[in-house]
Amino acid sequence: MDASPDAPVLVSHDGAVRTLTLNRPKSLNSFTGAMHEALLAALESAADDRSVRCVVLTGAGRGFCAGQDLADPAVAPAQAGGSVDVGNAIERYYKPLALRLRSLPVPVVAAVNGVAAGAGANIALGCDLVVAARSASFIQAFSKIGLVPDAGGTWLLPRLVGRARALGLAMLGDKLPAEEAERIGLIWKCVDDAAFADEVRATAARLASLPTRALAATRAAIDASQHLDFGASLSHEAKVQRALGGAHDFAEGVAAFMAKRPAVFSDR
Ligand code: T3D
Repeated sequence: MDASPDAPVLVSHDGAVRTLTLNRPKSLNSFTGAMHEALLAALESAADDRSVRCVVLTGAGRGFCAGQDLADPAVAPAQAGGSVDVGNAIERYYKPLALRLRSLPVPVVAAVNGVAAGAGANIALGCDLVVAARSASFIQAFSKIGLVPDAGGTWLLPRLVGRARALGLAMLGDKLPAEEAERIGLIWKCVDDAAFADEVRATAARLASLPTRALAATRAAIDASQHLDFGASLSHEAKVQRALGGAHDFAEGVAAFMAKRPAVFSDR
């Protein structure tokens, strides 16, 4: 992994929290193939490292991520003589990334420090908790360039905010301030810029102290419920509880409750 300060993704550690910083600030951290490859490798490394109990995804400079790098010759129609296979970029890069974020064995916090546009917005929205600075914003920029929301946008938006708002955001492509994103339930929390770093740190540390395996199973069960009826969801919950009930963290959580002491969770 490229550990230089110019690497497309910077990796840092704070206890059990691993922070991945998109690092192309001059173009608001827009995605290139190299950035995709570095990010996926960093996620795999976090997944394989059992000391990691939470991942934070954020951006360097004033933006979080402006989506696809539109100047990239591989995807810019003008540079490719008028036509490019945009679907190829989705299959090759955005789909594996969105799926990996959704299947990571640890919780993922999107720390949205500035504008999140296009696929950059939807990659953030696919994370488990989205914490945004008050000066940040979310833009479904796709309609302005003749595309549909991708990186999971068509799936995520109606589930997060309902069809009416999903269509309004996607068709008009307006800038949605972080405060409004919180108000309509698109994100978990909007915090003042001055409090943003501390809030992200505290949220990530708290997630890292919780029973990691149960958190990952919670995400998976909530996602599975999207295509199950109520009875099937109850059965799925029973199956997951059966597995978690035999794990160390359940015994520890109950023992800690009974002894009126803080629990120390260690499963992953
Ligand atoms: O392969 C495929 O194409 C399929 C995948 C598609 C996925 C997608 O994400 S499609 C959507 C792509 N993203 C966009 O359309 C957003 C484009 N950017 C913007 O609309 C604006 O930059 C923002 C609203 C995000 C921010 O505006 P503002 O005024 O704060 O900043 P700016 O001046 O526009 O941008 C600052 C610099 O970043 C500027 O470069 P310069 O002039 O200083 O040299 C700008 O060109 C550059 N930049 C911003 N976004 C991108 C970008 N460069 C390349 N690609 C970008 N997406």
